[in-house]
Amino acid sequence: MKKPILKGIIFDLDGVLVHTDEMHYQAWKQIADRIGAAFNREINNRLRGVSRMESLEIILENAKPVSDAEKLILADEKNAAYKKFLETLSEEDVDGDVRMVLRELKNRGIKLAIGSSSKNARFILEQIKLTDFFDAISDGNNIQRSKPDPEVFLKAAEFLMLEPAECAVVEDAYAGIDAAVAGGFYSVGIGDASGYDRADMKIRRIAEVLNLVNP
Ligand code: B16
Ligand code: MG
Repeated sequence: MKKPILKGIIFDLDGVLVHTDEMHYQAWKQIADRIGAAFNREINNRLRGVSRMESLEIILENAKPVSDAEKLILADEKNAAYKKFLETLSEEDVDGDVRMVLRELKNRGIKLAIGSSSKNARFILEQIKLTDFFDAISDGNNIQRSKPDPEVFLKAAEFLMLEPAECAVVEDAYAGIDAAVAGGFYSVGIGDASGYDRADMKIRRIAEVLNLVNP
């Protein structure tokens, strides 16, 4: 897609603004080890942007079958372990330049939203003290379908009262780029997704987001 004149930018959270992805990995690893499921960072990459229950299904591909009731218990256990890690998060865990970029975008009149699959997104934003930068938060609590479905970003645009074509989505997950493309957004890949062909723009550093809008 050709770069549009942007009025809003929707940021994914985990893997873009803060590296809770390592905490997800460590929490899932505890569960996987306990149930004897093979799990490594390559499999973990498939969990990026994917909901908690869908992540569990991916992990269970390498384990003995478990009942639906046990799946709920495993997902709760993982979330409890993950939340313990989240308790340790602070402002210092935010990626370099994030605050500068968000402040500068606001100065340039751009509306900002979060588009995250996580049900813990608001807690994370409070921990890292970024909540006040955002005009809207769309997360795992207000969607039925997770990425690669565009719902989380479509809701974010709706909350900002903007059209998808007026917004860019910044994502680290292949599933997130697929969701952005499906929703008609300008897609920006960073981190893992900086090597993904479907991203309209690929960046190495968050500061490059500023190239999307005029000073
Ligand atoms: P929770 P994002 C996603 O966050 C993570 O990338 C993904 O690994 C996780 O399973 C998902 O949130 C759900 O998280 O268990 O906290 O609800 O990248 O969309 O910000
Ligand atoms: Mg992410």
